Amino acid sequence: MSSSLVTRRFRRLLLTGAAGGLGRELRGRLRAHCDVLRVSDIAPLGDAAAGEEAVVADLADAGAVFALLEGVDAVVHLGGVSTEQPWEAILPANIVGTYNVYEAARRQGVRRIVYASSNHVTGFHRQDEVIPAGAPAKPDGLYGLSKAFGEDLAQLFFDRHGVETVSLRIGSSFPEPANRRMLATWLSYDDLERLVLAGLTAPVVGHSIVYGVSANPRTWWDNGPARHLGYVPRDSSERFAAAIEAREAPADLSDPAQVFQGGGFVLQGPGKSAPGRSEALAPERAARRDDR
Ligand code: NAI
Ligand code: 15L
Repeated sequence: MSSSLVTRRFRRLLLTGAAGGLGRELRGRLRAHCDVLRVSDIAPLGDAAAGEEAVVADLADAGAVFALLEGVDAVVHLGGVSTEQPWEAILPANIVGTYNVYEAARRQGVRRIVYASSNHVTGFHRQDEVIPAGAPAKPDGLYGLSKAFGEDLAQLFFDRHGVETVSLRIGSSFPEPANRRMLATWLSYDDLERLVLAGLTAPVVGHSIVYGVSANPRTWWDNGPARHLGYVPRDSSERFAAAIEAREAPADLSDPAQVFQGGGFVLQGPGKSAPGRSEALAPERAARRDDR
């Protein structure tokens, strides 16, 4: 996406998780929108380019995170564990780390955060449902649960302290969709950039939740309730569909990973206790389980 015509709106932006897959993608793209891009990660960041400040920091270190947010106008918070992992890994990075970012934002007077949440907050919704932006959490593991915590934290810090957040329930953001599931969940890098910029610049967001997804005709997510953000995706997974369908078998509805939106994540996590195969087949039984 060409950003040459976009006016610089920020003096200093902070990008956490800048050494990760999406961080590396956004690092170059966000520079055009600010005088200074502060990039941070626990992993090496390489040399700071012109217009950059590079700070290696552990999100679990409250003092380091407080310093990281000094002089910052807005934060794009991508840093943390990005897959299903043991609790011992998720707790410091995603729970303590995200709390540290919000508490530092409050104390440093930062007014806007774009938070990389995940579709795994709602991974136990079924693939035969279309759910709205902001649909109730049904996390598919500890990772999804940690992202649900981040969304609730964002809500609390808006209600109590006025720190605005756009929580992006990102689908699958990769160069191209890799499988049938990603025909529904894919978010192109250009649309990711559009979405992050919408989250940073929409005039009033409070705490808004939006799915990070391209204009895929097969999507399971309705971003209508988040249209105030002004995010209009321009890419679609459909041009990859024929190739994927030619190499992949049709959906096996006895496989929970092909019934629930979280895909393979529903088979991971604590005790690896997955929904029974027959339960995956029977929506009414799943619904009864929701009632409990
Ligand atoms: P990634 O795993 O490539 O990047 C995450 C970065 O966070 C890594 O560079 C890692 O070193 C850093 N990090 C981890 N623990 C940290 C700590 N304690 N302190 C400081 N930095 C730490 O993940 P990716 O794909 O770039 O995703 C970025 C964000 O977007 C993540 O929060 C992920 O959960 C979220 N997301 C990504 C999706 C995707 O399709 N790529 C889908 C849904 C959500
Ligand atoms: C995520 O939350 C992960 O960070 C990413 O690596 C993908 O697995 C993505 O979800 C997905 O659901 O495809």
